[in-house]
Amino acid sequence: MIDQLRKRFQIGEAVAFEAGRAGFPKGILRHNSGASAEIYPHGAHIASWKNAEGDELFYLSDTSLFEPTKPIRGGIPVIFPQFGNMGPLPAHGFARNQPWELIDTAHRPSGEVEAAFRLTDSPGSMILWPHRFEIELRAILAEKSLAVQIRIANPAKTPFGFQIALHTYFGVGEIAQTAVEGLQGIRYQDSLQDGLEVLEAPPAIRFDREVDRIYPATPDLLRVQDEARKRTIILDKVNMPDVVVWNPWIDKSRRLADFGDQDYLRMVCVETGVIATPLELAPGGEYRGQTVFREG
Ligand code: TA6
Repeated sequence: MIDQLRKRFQIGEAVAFEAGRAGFPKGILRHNSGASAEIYPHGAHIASWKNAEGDELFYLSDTSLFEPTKPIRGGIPVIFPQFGNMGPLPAHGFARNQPWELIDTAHRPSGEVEAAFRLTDSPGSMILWPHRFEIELRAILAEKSLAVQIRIANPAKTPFGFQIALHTYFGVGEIAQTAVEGLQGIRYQDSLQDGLEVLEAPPAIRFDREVDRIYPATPDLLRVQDEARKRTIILDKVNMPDVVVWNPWIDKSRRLADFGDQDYLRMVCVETGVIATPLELAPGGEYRGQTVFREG
């Protein structure tokens, strides 16, 4: 598999392939600034994003499973066609557990390094979700940013409703010195109180307990303030109106087999997509959205 990937898609040192965790094939994107990203065709899962100084900006669990039908814990799980348990499918749908096809790699004259993956319906997916579909993810690595673009198409003659989310796990120095900015004044659904609607009053979200909230119709610019490491990550999104903020805290961390008991101290999820209300895609229709992650 890795030889095939190299033959068709390697681009010098900019786009390389090697065996990752548990021998899973992974693509490595290297920008000439020193920035890098790692993407597994399994789930089109971006598992690492490092800046030019080699600092890891995402969280990835040391105990993540790397098994054919399981999601990777950390980085950016691609959530499609269902978010959480907001429908009849297994939690968070099936796209993150499937092998996606690498369809393109590029090293642009301006320096960006790209990889694009595609997932389409299969006999297995049709059993779970009786719709033909096509979803593509394109990762674009630049010196100080990582753009993740999503395209979803409906090739069938009937519409389907879907949710899509980039369930991004950010690494932080210390959760008690972490803040999420940009959501003040939004009425969120508290998933820990059966979706009770609550007004987000403070200027920033801070963490001293489990947080699991859906913020609908949010501003496109958000910030994760990692005060312990004096780092700011900016999220700049297009056509991804909703945001989920999640930290499992102590009890849930203990219940997650692929997540360290103390890992809640060094991560926060800020997830972007179409989540609060599924979007209907007409026959022949197309959805496009993106989130650009950049260091502030
Ligand atoms: O991010 C929100 C959430 O739905 C949480 O409720 C929690 O379940 C998390 O996703 C992780 O879900 P997973 O299925 O990956 O364990």
